[in-house]
This record gives sequence, C-alpha cells and structure tokens, in this order.
Amino acid sequence: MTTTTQSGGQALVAALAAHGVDTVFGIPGTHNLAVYAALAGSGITHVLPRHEQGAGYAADGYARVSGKPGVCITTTGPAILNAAAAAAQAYSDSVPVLFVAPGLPLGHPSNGNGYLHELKNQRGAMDSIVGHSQRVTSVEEIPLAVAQCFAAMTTGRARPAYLEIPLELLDATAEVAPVPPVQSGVATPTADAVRRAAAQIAAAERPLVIAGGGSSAAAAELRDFAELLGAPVITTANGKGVLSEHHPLSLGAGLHHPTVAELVSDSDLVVAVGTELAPSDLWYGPLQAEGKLIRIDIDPTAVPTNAQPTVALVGDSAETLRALNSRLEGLHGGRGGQERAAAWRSRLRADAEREGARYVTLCASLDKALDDDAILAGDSAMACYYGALSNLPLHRPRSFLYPTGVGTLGYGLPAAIGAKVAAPDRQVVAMLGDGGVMFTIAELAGAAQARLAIPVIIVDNGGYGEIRNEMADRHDAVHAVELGTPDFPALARALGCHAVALDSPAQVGDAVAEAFGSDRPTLIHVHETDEATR
Ligand SMILES: Cc1ncc(C[n+]2csc(CCOP(=O)(O)OP(=O)(O)O)c2C)c(N)n1
Ligand SMILES: [Mg+2]
Repeated sequence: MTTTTQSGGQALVAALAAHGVDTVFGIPGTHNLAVYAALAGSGITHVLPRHEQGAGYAADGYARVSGKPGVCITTTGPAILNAAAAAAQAYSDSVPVLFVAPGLPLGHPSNGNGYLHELKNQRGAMDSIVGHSQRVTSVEEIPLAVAQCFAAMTTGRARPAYLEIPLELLDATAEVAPVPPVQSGVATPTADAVRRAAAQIAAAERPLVIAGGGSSAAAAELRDFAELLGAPVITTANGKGVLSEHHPLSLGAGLHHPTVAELVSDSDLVVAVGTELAPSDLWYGPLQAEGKLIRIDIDPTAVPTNAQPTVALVGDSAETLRALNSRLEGLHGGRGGQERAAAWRSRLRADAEREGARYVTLCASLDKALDDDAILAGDSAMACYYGALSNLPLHRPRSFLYPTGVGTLGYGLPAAIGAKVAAPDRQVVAMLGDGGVMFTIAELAGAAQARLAIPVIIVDNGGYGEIRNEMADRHDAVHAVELGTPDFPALARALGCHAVALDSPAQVGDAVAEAFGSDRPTLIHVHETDEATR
C-alpha cells in the first residue's frame, strides 16, 4: 500500500475526495485551520454559510437533492453545537450528512480548564444525536475513520455521522495510507417473505400504497408496482413527488387528512414503502390497518414501529419492489384503480383546500411558475404544512425538502441553498414563515455571494402563527408570539439580494418566475390573507 506524508487536515480532505465529495459547507476557526489549508486548492468547492446551523441545513438540502452524503465542517465547541440541530433534523429525516469537527487535544482533562471552545464532552453531545460517531486518536486513522463514516451513512437506513479529530492531529504529520470506499451490497428481503407478500397483494381487490422518503430511490419501481396493482398512491411529506402528482394513481401528499383514515378503512390491503408511519405524518392518531398491512423497509427496527404488518419485507425499496413486480406481472392494473383514485383524490383535494384555505391562491400561483422538476425547500410554517404539502403538486422524488419529525425552524432557506448548489439547473424555491426565516436569515448573504437565483417566499402573518393559534385554542393568554414585521425587502437588499413586496398571493407565480432569471436570490414578501373570507 502506498503511503504519503500528510497532515491530519490533508488526510481528511484526501479521504473526503476519495469518497466522491466535491462540495462542503462550513465555517473556519482557529482549531480547523489545517483543514482549510488542505481544502484550498483541493478542487473541492467550499460553500460559506453565515452560521453553522445554516451549514448543516445546507449540507442536508445538498444530500437530499444530490443523493450523495452532504458534508458540514465546523470548528470546536460552539461551532459544532450550532450545527447540532441540523444533525438532529438529518437523523429524523434519514439524510446522510457527515459533520466533521476538531475536538479537544488527546489527553486534555475534559473537565474544564478554560481551553478555547472547550466542551465537557463534545463527542458525547454529538453521539447522542447522529447515527454513527467516532473520534480518532492518530493521523493514520483518519482515512479509515472517513471510510467507516461513509460506510455507516450509505449502508442500510441513511443517517448522519459525526467525525471528531483531536485538534493537534490536524497539523501533525504521519505516513498515511488511503482506505478506499466500502462497496456495500444492497439488502434484499427473503424469498419466502416476497412470496407471501406477493400472494396477499395478488388477492387484494382495493389495495393502497403509502410511500415515504425511503422510497425516494425507487420511483420507477414504485410507479410500476402501483400500475401493476392499479393501486392509488399517497405519500408522506418526505415521499412527496416520488410518484408524479400528475399521475392518475397519485393521491398527493399528506397522511393526516380525515379522508385518509376512511381510505385506509376502505382498502383491503395497505402496502407501506419506506415510511415509519410516524406521528409527525399522521397527526391525528396511528394508522388503523391491522391485519392488512405489508411493510417494506430497509430498517428492520422500523418494521414493528407505529403499526404491525402481516408481512415485513426488510430490504432496499427498489430491489424489493422489483422482486415483487416480477411476481405480479400478470396483474396489469385491473381493479378500476384509476377510477378509485379519482374519487378519493377529489375528496382529499377538498380536505386540503379546506385546511389550507389561506394558502390555496399562493400555491396555485406558484404552481404556474414551476417546471416538473422544481424543488421546494420549506420550513415548519403553516404555509408549508397546511399549504404546499397537499396543495402544491410536485413531481420528482426528494423535491419537497421539509423538516418532518424534529420540525426545526430556519431549515428552508439554507436547505434551498444546498439544493441549488447540488442542482444549479433546476428551479429551487424556498418558502418560510416570518418567524422561521429570522432563525437563519443571515444565509441570504451567503446565497447572494454565491449568486444563487433562489426565490425566497416569506409568508407573513406577523408572528408565530401556529403557536398563537395553539395558545388561543387552549384559552391561554396569547403572548410572546407577535413579532411585528421587519422591513424584509430592505433587510434582503442590505444582504445583497433583490426583493419585492407583493399586494396579493396571486402575484407570487410571476414574482417567482422573474426571480428564476435573476443573478442572485430574490426575497418575495407576501402577507398571509384568508382567501376563504374574501
Ligand atoms: C427551532 C424551533 N424553535 C421553536 C419551534 C416552535 N415553533 C413551531 S411553529 C412556530 C412558529 C413559527 O412561526 P412562522 O415561521 O412565522 O410560521 P407560522 O406558524 O406563522 O406559519 C414555533 C415558534 C420550532 N418548531 N423550532
Ligand atoms: Mg408567521
């Protein structure tokens, strides 16, 4: 094995490059200078956010859209803690993001002696959030540790990873041998499970498919499966777009609508693909599908979670659906699936329009500006979960970047930045509330510097609208939720962006279309209006 004399920083950057990393998101500091020295001239693009939380969310958006792990590089202590919420969000949405930080030196007492950026237990803090973490103890271990982190992130269920390198090792040199990427195989379910599932599927008369984020890499197989069965397909938030929402079998996204419970009860078989059937997707209670549920999941621990299946297929969703499809070829989609889908779709549309009445005009206007492969990066704002989730059709997997589960605020803008870096030729729109956007508004400066033509729609209701409503519903005093309205367009211009203030949500589509042709981000400020009462 050929070895090279490398610093820890060089060994890290070389190992990242060997794993196909061409873009990283990060902020330099005193303790990671050797990483930055190695990054300069490495050929790896460095995107400079304005806060490590922005770096983490951007790396997440990049990973979702590129299908490759994102990489977030921070310095010690407060810097990696700033990225921790992004690590938590990536964990809950099964996104592979590698967080890399220097740690306190080997042999540091770690009980507080006033060292710069010192934390009591930095690795422990991150280990409690990510799927896989490690701390190296020598420069020679760095290529192995990077290979192990990538193996952990790209095998089985995707999760974020954390790599800590004691800070003095980044400048130390050693003879370093490269470690090639681990080529992991694809997990397939047992032949017996496939046979049993196929028999149940073939016997079903009114099947339903629920597709989650775990089906994102199986879009073609999922479409073939649904067409063979003649089964309507409804998706979770993370699965939105895996089957084009133009498709005659698509019921769109959003499992929480009251009609979904009726649809499940009307169906004699439910096939759930790559979804936890999570409370954060179902909102009003668990799925009632006892005795008629087949689950396909790469993660065996997800199989009994939230609902018990009659048959579990543990494996890669594309491989598993392909195996099922080859056993179901004779079916040819009979069973009146399209008519059944059309009837449920119109009921679901009514649910969505009722719940999202305040956002229907905005979504319809935005839809006119979007290509079929457009990406929407949303936030934990009502305009996204009552609005876009079920009222804005999207047509590609991983095109709705949304913080489910952990439900963090401030995700949408930096996630859009990561998405646009990953796919510069696709339309990428960010949509946030006036509260959430302020959590990471500084990222407008980075997006302007990088000349990213992202329309950033702010749906303004003057405060923490959802929380205001929840306080009122509980008959509590409504307080600490009014934010006033900053001069958003002036703020955006000060950060190097274009900006426009609209009179009506019906103007959003035109503003977005113009923003796509710009040389920088455009903040689009629109007040939330209750169209239903107009
Ligand atoms: C990091 C984080 N802090 C706090 C919350 C709690 N929270 C949930 S929704 C919400 C209000 C968000 O306001 P805005 O972004 O304006 O959206 P709106 O509810 O008004 O549509 C808050 C504070 C959260 N989800 N995430
Ligand atoms: Mg608001």
